[in-house]
Amino acid sequence: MINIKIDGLDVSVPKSATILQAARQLQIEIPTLCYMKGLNEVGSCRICVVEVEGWRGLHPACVTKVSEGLSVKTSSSTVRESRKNILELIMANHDRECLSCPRNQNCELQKLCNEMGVEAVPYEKRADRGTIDKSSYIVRDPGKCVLCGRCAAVCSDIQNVGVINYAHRGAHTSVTTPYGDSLSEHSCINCGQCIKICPVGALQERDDTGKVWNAVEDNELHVVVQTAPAVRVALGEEFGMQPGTDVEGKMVTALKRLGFDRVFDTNFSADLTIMEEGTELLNRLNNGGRLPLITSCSPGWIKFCEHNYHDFIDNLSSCKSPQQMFGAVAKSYYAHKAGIDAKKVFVVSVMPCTAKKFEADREELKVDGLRDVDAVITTRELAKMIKQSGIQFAELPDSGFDSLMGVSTGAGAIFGNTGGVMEAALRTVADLLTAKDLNDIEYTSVRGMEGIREANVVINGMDLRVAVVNGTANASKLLDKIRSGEAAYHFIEVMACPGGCVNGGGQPIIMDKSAAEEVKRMRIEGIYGIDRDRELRKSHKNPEIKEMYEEYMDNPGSHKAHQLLHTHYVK
Ligand code: HC1
Ligand code: SF4
Repeated sequence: MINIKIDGLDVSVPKSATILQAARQLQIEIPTLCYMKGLNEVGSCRICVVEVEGWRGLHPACVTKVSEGLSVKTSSSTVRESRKNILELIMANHDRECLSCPRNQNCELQKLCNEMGVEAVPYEKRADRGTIDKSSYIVRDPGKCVLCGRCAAVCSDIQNVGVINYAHRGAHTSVTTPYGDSLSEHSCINCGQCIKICPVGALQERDDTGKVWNAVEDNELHVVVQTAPAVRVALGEEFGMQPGTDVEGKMVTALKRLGFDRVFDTNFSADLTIMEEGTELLNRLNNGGRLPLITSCSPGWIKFCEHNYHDFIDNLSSCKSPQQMFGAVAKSYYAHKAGIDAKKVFVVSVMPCTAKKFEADREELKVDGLRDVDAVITTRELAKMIKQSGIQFAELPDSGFDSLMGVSTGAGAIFGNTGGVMEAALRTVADLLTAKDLNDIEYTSVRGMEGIREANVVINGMDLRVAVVNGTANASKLLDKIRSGEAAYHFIEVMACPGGCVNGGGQPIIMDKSAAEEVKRMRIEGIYGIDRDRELRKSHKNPEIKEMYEEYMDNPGSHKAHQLLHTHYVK
C-alpha cells in the first residue's frame, strides 16, 4: 500500500491507484469530464487537474499514479482558476444553445460551468467542427462535441463497431465518422450507447415526437401505442423516482391522457414471440435444423450480425421482434376484431431503444405493404411528451392496459433484462417437453450482469447448452469461438446493449456515470419484481395469446403466423 495526503488527509491506497481513485476513497470529489472508469482513462479534458507538492505545474488526477509520500491539493485557488480556464476554452468552441439543447439541465458541461463559476467566455471560437447531421437515427451535433472521446471508446470497446473516432489535429481535432459521413452510411448499429455516455448534447436520437403528436391529433387515424418491457422501470427516473420503480399504471394513465386511442403492451407480444420462438427451437432441435438458434429481437444486434457475422444469418430466429409482432397483429387481428380499416391503424412504440426506430423502418418488416410500426419514440421522448403536456406524472393514478393485447405474463416482462428472453423461452419449452406445468421456473443460471454467461440446462432428459450475451463486443467474442470450433451451443440470446433493454440507448440519461452500474442493477431488479408479482409467469398461459391463436392464427408456427410474425434477413 502507498500512503499519501490529499487536502491534508491521510489515505492508504494500492500502488496501482490514481490520485482520483485515492481522493474518491476519502469522499473528495474531483470533477471530471472525459474520465470513464475502465473505459476512457485518457486524461484528455484536464478538468481533473490537481497540485502536487514539489512537482511543477498541474497534473490530471485521473491518470496520475500515486507514489509514497505525495501531498496533493485538489481545490487550491490555482487549481480552481485552472479548471475554470479550461472550461472557458471548451466553451469557446461549444455551440452554447442550452435552451434548445436536449441535454439542458442534464448536461455535465453545464453543471461544471455552473459549479466553477464560468460566467462569460473570454475567448474566440477557434474551430469549426461542422453542423448538425440529422440524417441518421443517431443525430450528431459536432458543434457541441467536447472531444472527451467517451463515445468513441464505447463504440469501439463495448460495441466493437468503431464507427466514431478522433480525426485531425490541434485546434482542428474532432470526433467524427469516416469522411464525416452520416452514421447511417456506415456500420453504426443505432444502439445509442454513445448517446448515453456523451456528457453533453453532441449525440441524441432522431426526435419523432412531432410525428406522434400529429398522429394523435389526426381524427382520421386510430392510434394505438405499445410499451416495451424495460420502459416502465426507468420512466419514473425522469420524474424524480428511484430507478427500478415500476410505473406501469401511471404510464398507462399518462398515455391515455396524451390521447392514444388504445394503450397496449409489448409484453403481450413478447409472450407471443416466445410461442413462436419456442416452437422454432423445438423444430430445429427435433428436425436437424440449423443450430445454435440465435434470438433476433434486438435490432442493433441484427445489424451488427449483418455487417460482421453474415455467416450466422441462418442461425437467427425467423421471429420478428415483439415490437414488430405487435404492429403486425395490431393491423390484422386487432383491426379485424375492432372493425377498423388496417390502413387507419397507426402504431406507435415506446421503446428503451434507439435501434427500434431503425427496425421499424426496415423494408422486411411489412405485411401486404403495410409497415408493422409507424413511429417509435424512446423512453426519454415519452417523458418529454408528458412534460410538454403538463401532466404531473408522479401524481397520476394507475390504470390498466386495454384488453385484447394488454395482458402479459412474467415471462414477457423479463424480456427487458439480459437473459430474460432465454429464461422466458426455457419456461415454455420445459413445459412443452415435459407436458407438465412445472413450478421450478426461475433459471438463475442465465441471470446476471456479466457480458457472457453460459449454462447447461437439462429438460426432460435433453441437454441444452445455452449462452446469453449482452453488448456486441461480447457477441463478437462468443461468435468467434463458435466459428473456430472452440464452443458450441443449442440456443443463444444476444442483446446489443450491456445489461439488455433496461440499459438501452433510449433510456433516461444517468448523469452520475459512477452510479450507472447500480442504476442498471436496480432496473433489472425492478423487472424481476414485476415477474415475481405476476400471477401468470409463462407465456403459453397468457389467456389473450391463447384466444388470438384460437380465433385467428391456429397454432404457433402456422401458415398465418408465418405470414404475420416471421421474417428473414438476407446475407
Ligand atoms: Fe426490448 Fe424486446 S426486450 S428488444 O430490449 O424483445 O427495445 O424493453 O421491447 O421488440 O418485448 C427493447 C425492451 C423490447 C422487442 C420486447
Ligand atoms: Fe457506435 Fe452505437 Fe453510437 Fe452507432 S449508435 S455510433 S454503433 S455507439
